[in-house]
Amino acid sequence: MTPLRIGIIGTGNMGQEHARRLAGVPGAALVAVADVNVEQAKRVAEAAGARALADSHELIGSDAVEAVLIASPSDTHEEFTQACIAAGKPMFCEKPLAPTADACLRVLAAETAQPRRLVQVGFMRRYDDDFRALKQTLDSGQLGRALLLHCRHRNPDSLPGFTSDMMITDSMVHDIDMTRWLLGQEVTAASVFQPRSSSLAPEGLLDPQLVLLETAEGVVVDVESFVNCQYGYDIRYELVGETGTASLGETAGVHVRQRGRHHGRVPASYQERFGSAYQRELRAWVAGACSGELTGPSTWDGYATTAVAEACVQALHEGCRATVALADRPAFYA
Ligand code: ISE
Repeated sequence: MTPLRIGIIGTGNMGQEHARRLAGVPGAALVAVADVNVEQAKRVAEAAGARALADSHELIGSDAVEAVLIASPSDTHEEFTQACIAAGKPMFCEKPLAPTADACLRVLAAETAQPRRLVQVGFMRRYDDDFRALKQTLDSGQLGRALLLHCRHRNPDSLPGFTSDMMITDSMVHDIDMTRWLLGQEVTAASVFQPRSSSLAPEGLLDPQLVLLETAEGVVVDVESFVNCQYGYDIRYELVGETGTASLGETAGVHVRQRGRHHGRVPASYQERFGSAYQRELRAWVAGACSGELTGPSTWDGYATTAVAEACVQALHEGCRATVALADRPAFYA
């Protein structure tokens, strides 16, 4: 089988990480990278044996590129996803699909106007073993119906320029996606509570935040987002059902009990915690792009998640309970 010829747009952290991961994906060949920062693009291209381009549209239009991985800043995603759809090329788009729900709907309109799915969105937790096991446990029916979901999402520290809104749109979007995917229900309302902020968070950052999501069938989900927790990258979930609970993340790897103490490792970063999940999501995307059947997170998932994130940001700013009114889900995404 000839490998799928892939071009990457955006060579910041995520673009570089995906470029390295693609080297380990069977059937994938990175042939081009594009970035407005040409020097950076050249460095990444050289390491991968690919071509560097300054113009992302040239990459999308190139006959040498069959599929595109978009890892540029979120405010460019709509432009590049639309260009890939117009060129009929399958793409992997890092989250968020686009910064606003309206922009996501425009991408959805373009995708559904042609015959098959072309977009996979980068919600990698769906490929994590623990999250998959949590979903299987709930879907097996052994816990009865889900009633509550408790989510903790902690980063050791935030990058310069990280804002209170980005704690929702960049970080908590994963928990919004997990809520929808685990429970198989859409979110209908969101409220945000602000405890006092950590003195170790950058000036002005409302950190931590506590978000309450309500779902269509009455499950209540609390999400703690704390991006300057200092001690590690800590993701913990507990699902409460009618007859039992299921949880993940209490321990990672080996947990040691010795001399009256117990200890284990807290992952240092999301790259460490979700390294295998990132690798699997790319394998799934490449396999789907080759077969013409993308099965990963869709444009609908990207849209619904951004719509909920928008409601959370509104709730944060206005101190209200914001409702989420989604468009009708096209049969295209059944
Ligand atoms: C980051 O962008 C990610 O995607 C990580 O998965 C998330 O945990 C982190 O909070 C985000 O900033």
